Amino acid sequence: MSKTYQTYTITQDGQLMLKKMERDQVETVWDRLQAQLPQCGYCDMGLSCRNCVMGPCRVDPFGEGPQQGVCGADADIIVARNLGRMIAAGAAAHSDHGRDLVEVLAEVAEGRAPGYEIKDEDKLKRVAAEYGVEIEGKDTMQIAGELANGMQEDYGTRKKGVTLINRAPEKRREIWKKLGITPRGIDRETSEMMHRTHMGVDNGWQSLLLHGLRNALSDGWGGSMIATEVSDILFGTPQPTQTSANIGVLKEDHVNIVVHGHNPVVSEMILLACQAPELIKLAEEKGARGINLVGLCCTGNELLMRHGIPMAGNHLMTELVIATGAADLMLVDYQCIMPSLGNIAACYHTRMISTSDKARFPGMEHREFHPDNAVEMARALVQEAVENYTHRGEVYIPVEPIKAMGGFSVEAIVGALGGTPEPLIEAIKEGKIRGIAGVVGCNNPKIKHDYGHVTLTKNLIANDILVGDTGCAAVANAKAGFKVAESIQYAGEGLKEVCGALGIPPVLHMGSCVDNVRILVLASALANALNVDISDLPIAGAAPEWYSEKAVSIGAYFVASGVYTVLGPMPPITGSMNVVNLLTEGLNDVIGATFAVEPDPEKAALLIRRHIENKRETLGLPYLKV
Ligand code: SF4
Ligand code: MSK
Repeated sequence: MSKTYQTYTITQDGQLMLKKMERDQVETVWDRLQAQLPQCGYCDMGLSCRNCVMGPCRVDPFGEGPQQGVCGADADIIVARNLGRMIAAGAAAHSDHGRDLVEVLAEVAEGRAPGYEIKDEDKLKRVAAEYGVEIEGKDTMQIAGELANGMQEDYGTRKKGVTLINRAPEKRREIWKKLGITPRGIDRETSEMMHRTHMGVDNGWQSLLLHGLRNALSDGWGGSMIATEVSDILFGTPQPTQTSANIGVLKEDHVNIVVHGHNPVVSEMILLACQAPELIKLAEEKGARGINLVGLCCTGNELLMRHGIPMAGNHLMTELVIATGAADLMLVDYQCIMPSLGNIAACYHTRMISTSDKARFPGMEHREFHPDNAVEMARALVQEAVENYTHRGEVYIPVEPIKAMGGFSVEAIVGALGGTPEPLIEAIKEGKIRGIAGVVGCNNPKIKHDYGHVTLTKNLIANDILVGDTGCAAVANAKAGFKVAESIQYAGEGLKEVCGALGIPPVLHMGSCVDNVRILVLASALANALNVDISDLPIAGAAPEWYSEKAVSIGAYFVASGVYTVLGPMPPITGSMNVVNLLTEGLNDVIGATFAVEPDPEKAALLIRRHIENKRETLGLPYLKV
């Protein structure tokens, strides 16, 4: 029976590839979701616990069965503990990614990472100064070494606060201090969360949630921020660049190499190897016209931001890319890499190779990348991709790519504004731009693929709200055509005027998942310029299709930083109305921002517009009744 792919994805390439995969009899993430239905209602509500082996336990939401686990934990405790552990896992993932970059920075400083270099020396010095590194009279490598040291200290337990929280407005830092949620060490907060949620430790649902915010802040102003800053230092701070997106970026007559995952440490070296003349010559000898490097998910976003490397797709497109038969090699590092990929590749000719010492996958070969072997490893892998070109079977690339612009780091945005955020602030004050929204996060097969991102974004820009996007949301919006200068046609009159004058699209690609911190940095710059807190600004965040624990951490650090954040899928918290009420209402009094949950992106847009107009009114700016 033919499936209704229109209900799975709004994208043309997605629908056509799903049709092909059905013909090929290859299962996808959507099929596996169907096979799981109905999913466990207890888990869905956050009411099951397996934190110890007196359990597993569950609490009956209808009040008829048990109301406590074996240890006596009730619904509030179990829900808060589970949410806390989700935040810890997400914060750990981002922060460990950041740590890997710091280690490369340290090895570059010691001359033990051939192939890597300091690309943005100015940024190195600026960030080093924030860490208190004395710059005068020191050479670049010495500064890099001392900065890496300072950042490694941020991971530990010896500080009272992670360094980069100093970028937050003073009023925000005061709130954190008063609540006792200033993030101390990056690893410390995650470790403490695991401790608190062990049986018999923290059984206050409020104190657990507050520590959840601190744990998330250690990610946003710690691990993720370090990941972004060190990536800029090592690989260059992004500047506006032209690119393209969707499955059509694969080229039938080229060797196609797909990089998937998150860490640019691997993908940057692959990019260099793809440019090696002897490997291009080898590709030509094999009958190809060249080597075509494309990205998936966030490592793709990292390459797109810095080099304009085209983007084949986001999270839910990762299986579908293999079914084109055109991917000669897929290299993965970590995070968001479905364990199904190796099995799917076995149906086609794609070589699948994992590269991180901490991430293995069934059906993939494993070749470990380290800073000291990265150059040779990258060349060897690109050569293998070239050799695999001749093993192709049927190739199906059903669409043409869509043009897009990327590279909007905060530095690039301020650059486009003429070197100061002032024109943006003026446009907001005048009401030409009503406010700014960060549309971020993943895909989730429970939501029609890309529908949430695209519908929400379209609605926001039509109402003069400037959108900065990252991660899989950014790919969805690129494919929808929102990232070319001409896309101002979708914007309201005021936003159209401002973007038209600056030559920028109304939707700014700000990078990968860890690059959500660029939104925090931009918000801080605006708040400092207006001498207000982040929570006073007409800004909001949204994750219309999120799925991952990392997204929970991102949402929590947005809210803890004062950004009202609307989630599409409901987190597993509905088993405790206390937890739901605190996160969606009570936090406003404590931290000046809350979560909202709204799966319908049209309604989510309304919530965001209403919030932005309320903030405008409070700031004494012209506002609309929404
Ligand atoms: Fe059950 Fe308590 Fe153990 Fe959780 S910690 S599994 S609720 S006994
Ligand atoms: S890749 S965390 S699915 S945004 Fe960063 Fe996309 Fe979400 Fe992964």
